[in-house]
Amino acid sequence: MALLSFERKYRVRGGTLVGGDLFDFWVGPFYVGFFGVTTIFFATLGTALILYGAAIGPTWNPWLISIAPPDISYGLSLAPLREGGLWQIITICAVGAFSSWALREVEICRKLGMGYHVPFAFSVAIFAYVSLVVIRPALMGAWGFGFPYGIFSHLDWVSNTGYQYLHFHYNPAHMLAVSFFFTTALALGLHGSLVLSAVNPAKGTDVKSPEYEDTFFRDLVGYSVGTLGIHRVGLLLALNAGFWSAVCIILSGPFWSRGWPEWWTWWLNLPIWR
Ligand code: UQ2
Repeated sequence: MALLSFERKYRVRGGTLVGGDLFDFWVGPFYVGFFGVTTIFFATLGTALILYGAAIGPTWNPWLISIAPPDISYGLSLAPLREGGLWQIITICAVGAFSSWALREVEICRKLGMGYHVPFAFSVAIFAYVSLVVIRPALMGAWGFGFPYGIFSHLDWVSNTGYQYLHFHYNPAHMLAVSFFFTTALALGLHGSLVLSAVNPAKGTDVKSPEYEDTFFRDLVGYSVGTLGIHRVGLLLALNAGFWSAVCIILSGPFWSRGWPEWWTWWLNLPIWR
C-alpha cells in the first residue's frame, strides 16, 4: 500500500492511554498524544537546564562542559541548584522524557494494532540509564553516586568507578553484558550483510528471495535461523546486553563493595581442588 493511502488507514482516532481525544492528532508527520506533549516539556526543560548549567560553569568547550551530581554528603536530599540540584532536575527531566517517549510508542502501537516490542526494547535501555542515576544511587544512599553529565567527565566517572572495584572486567554480570554486546554486533553484521547481499545484488542481476538467504547459511553452517528468527535472536541479544549492563552496575556497590577479582575466590575455594 502506498504511504499516502496507508496514512488514511492508520491516522485514526483511538489507542490513547491518557487524555482521550484531546491530544489525539498529528503535527506534520509526528503523532502528538498526551505523551508527545510531556516529551516536549521534559526535553525542552532538561535541555534549557543543561544550557543554564553550562552558562554558570567554567567553560563552553563542548568536550569539557559537565553538570555534576551533588556531593555525597547531601545523601538523598535535594541540593542547591549550583551544587548538584541542576543535575537532580535534569535527571528528572531525562527520566520523564524517556518514559514519555516510550509511552508515546505504546500509543502508536495501539493505534496500529502492533505488538509492544519497540517500547519494551526501549524500556530496557531506559532501565540501564535509570540503574546508573536512580536505582544504584538510591541503594547506596546518595545521589552523588550518579554519573556527571559531560562528555569527558562521564568517561572519567566510568574509569574511576571501574578502578574502585580493581578490575571491572572480572564482574560476572559485566562479562555477560559485554558478550551480549559483541554477539549483538555479530548478529547485526551477519543480518545486515546477508539482507543487502540478497536485495542489492550486482547491476543487471535479479534480487534474491529469502530462500537464497536460508540456503547461504545452510551451505555455510548447516543451519538457518530464518527471516523471522534472526529478528527474534537479534532482539534477545540486544535486550540482554542492556539488561546485564544494568545488573552489573547495580551489583557494584549495593551488593559487592570489594574488588571484583576477589569475587572469584568461590571458584578457588571449591572442594574439588582439595
Ligand atoms: C539467517 C536468516 C537471516 C539472517 C541471518 C541468518 C534467512 C535474513 C543472519 C543466519 C543466523 C544464524 C545462523 C544464527 C546466528 C546466531 C547468533 C547467536 C549470532 O538464517 O534467515 O534472515 O539475517
